[in-house]
Amino acid sequence: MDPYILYAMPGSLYSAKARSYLRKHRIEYVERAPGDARYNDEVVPAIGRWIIPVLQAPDGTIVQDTVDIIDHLDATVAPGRSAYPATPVQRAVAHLLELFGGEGLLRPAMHYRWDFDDTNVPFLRKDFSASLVLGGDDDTRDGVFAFSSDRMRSATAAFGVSEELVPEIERSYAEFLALFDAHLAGSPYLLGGRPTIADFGFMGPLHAHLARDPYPSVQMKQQAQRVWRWVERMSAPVLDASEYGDVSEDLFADDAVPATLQALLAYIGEEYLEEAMAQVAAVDGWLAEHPDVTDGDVVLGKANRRFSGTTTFPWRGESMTVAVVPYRLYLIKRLQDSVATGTAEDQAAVRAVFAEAGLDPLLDVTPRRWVVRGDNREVWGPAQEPVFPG
Ligand SMILES: N[C@@H](CCC(=O)N[C@@H](CS)C(=O)NCC(=O)O)C(=O)O
Repeated sequence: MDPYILYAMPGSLYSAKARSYLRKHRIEYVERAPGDARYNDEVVPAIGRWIIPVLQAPDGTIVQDTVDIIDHLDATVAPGRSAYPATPVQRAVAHLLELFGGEGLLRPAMHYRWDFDDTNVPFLRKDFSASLVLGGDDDTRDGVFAFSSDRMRSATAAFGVSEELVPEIERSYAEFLALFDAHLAGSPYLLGGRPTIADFGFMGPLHAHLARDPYPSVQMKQQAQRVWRWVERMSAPVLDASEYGDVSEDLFADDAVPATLQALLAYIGEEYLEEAMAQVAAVDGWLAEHPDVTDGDVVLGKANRRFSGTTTFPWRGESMTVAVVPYRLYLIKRLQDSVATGTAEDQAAVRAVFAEAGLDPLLDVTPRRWVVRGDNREVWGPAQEPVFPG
């Protein structure tokens, strides 16, 4: 069988999520840079935009979006190795952590990449341009870096990074590192002995930016050695957990959420709930102003439009303004859909864990249309009655 092909970049956030899945599952794959001519010739026309990562399966199927890439691959692995926990509470927690990892940790990731130029830029200039232009002279590469880094740098503000909020963003990230490090004292992965979508979601920002860029990598090593080791482990094609002794690859027994993980959930409740709810409300508001939208329409009219305006919400005693990212509704819907497959008893168990962390509104919030996916794009789901708890 031909190997899978992953179009990706070493320094790209979401690439790390998909790559880690391939490595942990020992799936044979070849990585290609987006600067490879085949990316523009074959992939961009198929998916309608420039975005990475993209998986090309041996049968030629092209899959974009890390959620869909993991689902595509997960269908091929033994159930015991699935990235989705089989039990209701851990499965719901995994969805929540996937959301927080991929979307909530973007803020520190962007800050620590783009606000420390003296330390980071000499590395980033070479690292980015090497994947964007294969071959080429230094001037061409520097020009490509200048263009792509300007785009990314301006996105920093879209994720809430501003001069006034930087001290609090740094305190918040330090708290996160301490909590995750404390949790890793007891197990090699977030939910026990093997990685799940929770770990893959965390891997994007923690690998590509926070463990790999020069400035934050030192900080992570100094402040949270176990988190740094977890990043290393998430890149290994073996368990790579010798410091835990003979650990089994099972998830925590009895669908348990240990106290150190509950503490991390409480942090996410404080750090991220308001933001997530504000995002859903803002997308709902956008839909209210665009009643002409119909089922299956590409969100915001074009696949490469990512933001639908801005929203402001209370954050750690301050007020924060960020871009609205409709994609996040896709992840929240998946959490709710997953919970809905359980029995009444299962759902009550999930609700108890979420409520303890103040996260239960995420189980109920319903915009007038969800974001779903079709043909490798975000599209609008069917119209429904909106619900905004509280
Ligand atoms: N939801 C997507 C996000 C992918 C994404 O944002 N990729 C970034 C690189 S890490 C990108 O290609 N950005 C290009 C752009 O926004 O134009 C996924 O999970 O795959």
